[in-house]
Amino acid sequence: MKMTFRWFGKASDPIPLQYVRQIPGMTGIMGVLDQYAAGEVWPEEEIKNLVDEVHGAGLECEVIESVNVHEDIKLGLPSRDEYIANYCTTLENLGKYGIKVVIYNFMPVFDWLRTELYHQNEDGSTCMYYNHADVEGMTPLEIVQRTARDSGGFTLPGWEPERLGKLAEVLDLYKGMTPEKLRANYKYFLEGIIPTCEKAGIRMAVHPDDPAWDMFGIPRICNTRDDLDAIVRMVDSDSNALCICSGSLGSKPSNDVPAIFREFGERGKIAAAHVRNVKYLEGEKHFQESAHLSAAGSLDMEAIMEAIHDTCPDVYVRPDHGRMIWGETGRPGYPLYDRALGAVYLNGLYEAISKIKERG
Ligand code: DNO
Repeated sequence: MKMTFRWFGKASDPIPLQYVRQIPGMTGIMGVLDQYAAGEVWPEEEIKNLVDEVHGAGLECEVIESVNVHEDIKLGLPSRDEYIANYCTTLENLGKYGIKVVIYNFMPVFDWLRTELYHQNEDGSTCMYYNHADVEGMTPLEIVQRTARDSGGFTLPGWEPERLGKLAEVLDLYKGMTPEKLRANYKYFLEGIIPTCEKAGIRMAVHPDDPAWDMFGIPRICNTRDDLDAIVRMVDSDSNALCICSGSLGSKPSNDVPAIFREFGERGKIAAAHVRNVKYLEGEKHFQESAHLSAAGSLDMEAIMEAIHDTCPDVYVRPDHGRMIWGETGRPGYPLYDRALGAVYLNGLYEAISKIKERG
């Protein structure tokens, strides 16, 4: 297992790389060039600068999260071919600088979605929180505005202003979208990029829908075991792989997260993993992000780490979101302290599992 940390680049991440390196067991980052909008080519020089900088701090840079998929590709518009060609050029450029895994998602319009970014906990910490009842009373524009307002000036991954600027227009284009059409568009995309990935030595790792259900009547097709199975079957290639995110899949209590890790790990389909806990709250579609510890939430983190240990021990893992603790301020979901605690806890579980299994 390679423990990594999501890092947004010097210009936009308040956390210095040196601090990341000081977290025990940290091997590298999951990096991004978020100055480029979906559909744009990432230039070689910028990729080189990022990789050099990370190496200079004594860390690895083998995973990129995310290269976002242009909405026209998800919609299946004629312009998709041009965007797929650009995506391939970005992949070729990334491959030249040692990138091995690219995490992406195929969620229409919205990436992850929460109704509160700073939900107050009893202990004085804050966390990200979701209550579907609140979403039902809001328009998509209202939720975008609220998220932008509450994000404290930080660009949130998947909520880039240029992407959401044309929200009404994009939502309109999704009218009549069905899961079948979306799957067909997804397959077309994979068929367009996977040959390039194979040549460039890159594995694509799709991130599940977060939360794990349709939003605003637009279908989502990556949030159950069967959805993941359908995706890996769309194109049969080692480069067509998954990023299993325990918190995203885990938002739906009927998803057996450890079993999903175990199955797709055994099938050799997990290229990356986001590991965090969620706590189910009263009613349906109502949860908060909790500390990583099993006892703090609803997921069995030991069972998840054991599945990783047994089936995909070489995978890139990151402690996913964290709470804001000890007075830290910064990008919601991406603080230093609580993610560092998460990394150390997950490494601790892994060490214990390895040693107990070795002893037999
Ligand atoms: C949320 C993240 C996601 C993820 C993308 C991958 O915090 O896990 O934004 O990076 O869905 O494209």
